[in-house]
Order: sequence, then C-alpha cells, then structure tokens
Amino acid sequence: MAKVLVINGPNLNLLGKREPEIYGHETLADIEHSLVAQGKSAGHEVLCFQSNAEHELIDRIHAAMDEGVAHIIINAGAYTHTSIALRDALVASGIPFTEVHISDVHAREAFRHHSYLSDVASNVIVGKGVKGYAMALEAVINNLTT
Ligand code: CA2
Repeated sequence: MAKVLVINGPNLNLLGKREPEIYGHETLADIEHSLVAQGKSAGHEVLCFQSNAEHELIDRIHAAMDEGVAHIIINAGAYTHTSIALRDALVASGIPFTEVHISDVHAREAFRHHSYLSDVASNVIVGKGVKGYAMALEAVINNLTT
C-alpha cells in the first residue's frame, strides 16, 4: 500500500460553489471522497489537504517527507504562476508529483501560461475539468503497480 497526497491550493475550497462554468459543479469534498475511494479500491491510501496559505502548503509538503508519501498530486491554484517557494519545497522533498489544473490555463489569460512547477513535475494534466484529478491518480496507481 502506498500513500498518495492530494494538495489543493488557494480558492479551490470554493469548487462547486462559484464559477461552475469554469470549474464545474463538484465540491472539493466530493472530489476528495472519490479520490480516497479510487485509491482504496487499488489498495492505496489517499490523503487530502487544501489551504489558501502558501506557507501551509509548503509545511504540508515538508511533512509528507516524514510520512513516506510516494507521490503528490497538486493543484497549486494561482501559486502555480507565482511561487518559487512552492517549487523549491516540491523539489526539496524529492517526492515525484503530478501538476493538475481543472481549466485549460493555456487558453486563458497570459499570466496563467507560465507554471513554476511544470518543468519539475513528473506529469501535468491540464484542462480536463475535475476529472483531471482522477486521471492523475489513475496514472499514479498504474505506475505504482508496474
Ligand atoms: O484551472 C485550475 O485548476 C487553476 O489552478 C485554478 C486556479 C487558477 O488561479 C489557475 O490559474 C488555474 C484558481 C482556483 C480558483 O478556484 C475556484 C474554484 C471555484 C470557484 C472559484 C474559484
């Protein structure tokens, strides 16, 4: 059994409550429950964490190092486009990670086109809606099993 940590960054606690035309109708709790179930059915443990605070996201990544987390799936929200500190934490952890974005960031404003995470991510899933989280976890599970 492996541990997979799913991290969501700022404003993603609003999923399903605002801007459904961009982010869909599912709440973060819905998404987290189904990821936990998806992991469990493959024999793995999925841990979930959301914060609006950059330092809490960094602290959670640091804690993951001592917990034996095998993989991190992260939607860093707007910190994707701004945070060298988050990138440094992910790289320092040595834990491989998948970057997820619900919307197609490349079809949106220019300031969303650059990610501080993509070039150090092991996988990037963009613009698949909230299904992107399940796709990310499926790929992680397949890699853990092979
Ligand atoms: O598409 C994504 O998943 C984003 O990471 C979402 C971030 C945005 O800053 C990134 O450029 C792309 C914004 C998260 C805001 O989440 C909300 C969810 C529901 C309602 C309002 C905001």
